Amino acid sequence: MAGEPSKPRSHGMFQPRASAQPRPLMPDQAPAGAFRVKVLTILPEMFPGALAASLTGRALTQRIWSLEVLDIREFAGNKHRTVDDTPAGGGPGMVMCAHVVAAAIDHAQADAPSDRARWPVIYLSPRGRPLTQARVRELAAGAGLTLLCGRFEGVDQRVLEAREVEEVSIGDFVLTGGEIPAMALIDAVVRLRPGVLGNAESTEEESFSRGLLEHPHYTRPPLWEGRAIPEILLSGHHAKIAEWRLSQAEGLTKQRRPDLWRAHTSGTEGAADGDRELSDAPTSAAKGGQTKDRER
Ligand code: 4FV
Repeated sequence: MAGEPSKPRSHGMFQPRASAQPRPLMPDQAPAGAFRVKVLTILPEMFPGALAASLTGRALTQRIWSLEVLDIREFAGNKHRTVDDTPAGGGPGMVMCAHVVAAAIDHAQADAPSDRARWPVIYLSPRGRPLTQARVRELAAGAGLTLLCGRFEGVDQRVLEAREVEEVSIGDFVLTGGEIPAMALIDAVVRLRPGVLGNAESTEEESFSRGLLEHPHYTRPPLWEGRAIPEILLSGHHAKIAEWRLSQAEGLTKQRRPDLWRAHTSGTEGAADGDRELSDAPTSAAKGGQTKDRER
């Protein structure tokens, strides 16, 4: 059938054979409660990639989250599996076709809850809203998400509107594709899921947890290349240490991120979007996990 995925690609353990029903590349036997991630890409071989390592990798093995990768070419519906075409109005590069991307999104959302607040469809693009820790917390509190990875110049605008796709950017720079931004978003969300990080506290103190950048960190040796650890940190005086760390965090935020400092001081954290996007005030923070082995 046109646009229907023909043959799934497996990660080595599964022998593909013709079947009526299109099958995802990585069958998602996620137990209930697992945070489900679906990725739409023309480069499925890039996944799980770095996400298979360390904390996200262990959480994947422990089925705290699941990853289903769908090859957009499977929805091309033409024997050349072309997914793009020349830009209307001329100009360089190619644009991904609305009908192909729509077929992939519809397939992915077929078994996802229709409530986009619990399972958004996100297109990673430089035109998107800057990703913030507040948005990451909201996403981690949901049931899952579908990520559309662009390639070429981008995606036909009509499918983004027709399928109410949320556009998110990981920064004001241009990459060759949306796959790496998708991995960054997945990493940020999965680490907040219960059971991924070791002791709960670690997400409390970190950057953006209070709308501020993080204070500087030190560890042994007490003297390194003639540079000492600030005395206060060796004082054992926890209140004074917390005070020093807060003043460091405030100073650094003022200096490096006046946008965050403005949001922090005007208490607009969590208020209207405006600046909030650049700050991190939790809207509905999903208090995530812990840090097992010094990795964050
Ligand atoms: C990007 C970003 C990004 C633009 C054209 C993919 C590339 C290509 N995505 N934050 N910055 N995407 O550069 O999210 O299709």
